Order: sequence, then structure tokens, then C-alpha cells
Amino acid sequence: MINYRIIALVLSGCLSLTACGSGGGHQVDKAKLQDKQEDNKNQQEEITEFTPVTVTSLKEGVDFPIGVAVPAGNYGSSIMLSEDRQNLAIKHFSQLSAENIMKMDALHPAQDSFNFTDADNLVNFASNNGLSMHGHVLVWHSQTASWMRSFSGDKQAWIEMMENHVTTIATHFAGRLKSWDVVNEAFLDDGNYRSTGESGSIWYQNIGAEFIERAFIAARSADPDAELYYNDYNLSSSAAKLDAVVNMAADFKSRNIPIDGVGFQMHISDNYPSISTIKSQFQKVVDLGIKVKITELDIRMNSAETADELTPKIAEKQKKRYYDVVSAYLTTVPASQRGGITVWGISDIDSWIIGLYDSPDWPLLFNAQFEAKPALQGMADALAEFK
Ligand code: 9MR
Repeated sequence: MINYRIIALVLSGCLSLTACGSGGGHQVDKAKLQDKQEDNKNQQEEITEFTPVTVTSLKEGVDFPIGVAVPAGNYGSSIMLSEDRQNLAIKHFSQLSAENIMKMDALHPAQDSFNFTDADNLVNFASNNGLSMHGHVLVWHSQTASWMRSFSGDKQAWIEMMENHVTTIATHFAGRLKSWDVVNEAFLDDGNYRSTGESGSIWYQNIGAEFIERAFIAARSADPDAELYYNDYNLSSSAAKLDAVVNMAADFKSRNIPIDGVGFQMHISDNYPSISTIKSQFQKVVDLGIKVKITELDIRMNSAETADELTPKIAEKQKKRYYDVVSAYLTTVPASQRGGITVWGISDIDSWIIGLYDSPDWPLLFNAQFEAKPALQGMADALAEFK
């Protein structure tokens, strides 16, 4: 069990020229100051213990959704079977996303049969505990059902098949979900539509780009009260990709195609993208007048693959990074356009990042023992300061 105790950062000496007074000429003072700054830097690098976490509830006092993605259904790490996960979800979060069980293959395993059991259990768990639900996801190129991939028919048949999927699912959950990711990852990083190739889209290939607006129209008519999002990764870093999404949303607005916001997944790392880029990317959607939702936040801390455990120093860096990202959101997105912030998992052991690379990582707010990490404090501090 990690013992989170205060780091004693003994910053001795003076920090400015004026405070130091003059012990000689200007050059000497300057050199002394440089030495002092170097000393302070070295002392700060000697972080040997985890800083304390005093957060009682991350969501407390926040008037937009603070969400978390959870494994559910039959997954070994299902929240339905885990008291640790349930306790943290209820205590700190106000919204849940299903990490996998509300995807196309899970809800619609055969052409003429839908399976809502696991999702209904999760939605009931959320509402019984006062949490809202964000639906993830109606149309995506990945985790499609195998019958969809082998579906044969002309464009009209494909449209009907996709619209039936969206309509049946959105109707089933109507009134019970706060919002939906209607379409996920339809663009490539260069701003072109995802089409052919290994990670191509069967929807684009068989229907063309109009599959996107058709999905939004079907979702709105099935559940008029749910907020409808277009969701994608790298939107906080790739100008070309976000510009394509913004152009699409502007076009939708001009033609009265329903869209309420853009979901920024934000699977990011400790040093990329920069906070100024993240802010200017958020700003583009703010300027359009629709909502910005961070839908899948996690922060990789070992992209250099140099660490083999979460040290107090890495944890402190992550705390600052969570603080900076959440601050960037709150200072850029006005209250009326905040769709919320969702973290993509509770415990580091559940993160999809684990196992993706050869090196270990700790991208989330709670460690493998379900203990709060300094990152939780970083996020809470930003929420308290800028909300
Ligand atoms: O976290 C999800 C992981 O458990 C699945 O194996 C993976 C399969 O594609 O999907 C992960 O979630 C993804 C989400 O649905 C869409 N954006 C990217 C997420 C991380 O890959």
C-alpha cells in the first residue's frame, strides 16, 4: 500500500535578486541567482514521496458531468462485480460511459437480434446511484458485428441497415441517457474521411460520407432529448482533423442536421500536445457555438519507455498535467458549452493503454490498489479553481 505523505521541499535561500540584496557587482548577483535557481531545481527533482491526496469527491460542486468509463457485463473487471470500482465511481463521478458493452457488436450481435441485458444493468446501476450515462457508441468502424462486415446489399440496403441499428438502440435507451457518441472516428488525422484500408470504414465504403448525417438524424428522432456528439481521437493535436470535423459540424448546422457537440477523446501523453495547442483546438469548437466534451481522457506517463514503476516524481508530473489539461478546458470552454470531462477508466490496471506498449504505464487517477493518485488531486484542484 502506497503511503501518500507530504514531500518536504525545503526551498532554502532567496529567489530573487532584490531579495538577495547586493553582495557585490551585478554580474556576481546574476551568477548567484543562477546557482540558486539550479539548486532549487535540483531540490525539486528530489521528490521521494507521493504528495497527499485530500479529495473527498471529485464531482462535488461541479455543475457539468464528471465521467468515467467502466468495464461492465461479463468482463473480469466488470464494475457490476467489483465493489472497489463501484465505490469509486459513486463517490467521485457523476456520469458513466460503458467502455465496451454498448458498442455495435455488443448490442446488435445478429442482424435480427439485439442484446440489451448488460447495458440495461449498467444504466440501472447508474440511475440507482444518481449517475447519468453517456452512450458510447452508435456508429463506429471498429467493434462492428461480424454480420455487419459480411452484409451485402446496395447503398439503400446499407442505409436501412445502419438506420435500423441507430433507431432501435437510441429508442431502447431514450430518456435514460444524457448523451450519445453518435459517430466515432470517421476522419483520419489528415482530415480525409476514413475509407478503405486496414482500418477503413464499412459505413463510408457502402454509404459514403452521408452515413454520418443519417446517423445523427436517426438518433435525434429516436431520442430527442439526448445530446448528440461526434467523437474522435487526436482532435486536441491535429489541426487538419479538427478542421474537417468543425467544417462538417458547421455544414450540419447550416442544414439543420442535429449535432450538439464534439467529443475530444484525449488519449494524450505527459508532454504532447502542448497546452496552448489544446486550448486553441477547443476554441475552434467553442467558436462554432456547440459543446465540447472530453470523452476519453487518459495521460500516458511512460511514452519514452524509460520507467518501470510509477515514482513520486512521475506522479507529480502527472498531477500537474491533469491540472493543466482540466484548467485548459475550464478557461477555454464557457460554462454553457461544457459537455463534461470523462476519464477513460477507474484504475490503472483497467486502462486500455496497459499491454498496448512494451513498457508499463499509469494513465489514470487511481492505482492498481484503487488508491487515489496525485493525479486526482491535480484534476480536483483545477476544478475547484476554475469551475
Ligand atoms: O478501452 C477500450 C478497449 O477495452 C477495447 O479493447 C478497445 C477496442 O477497440 O476500445 C477501447 O476504447 C476505445 C473507444 O471505444 C474509442 N476510442 C478509443 C478507445 C481506446 O482504444
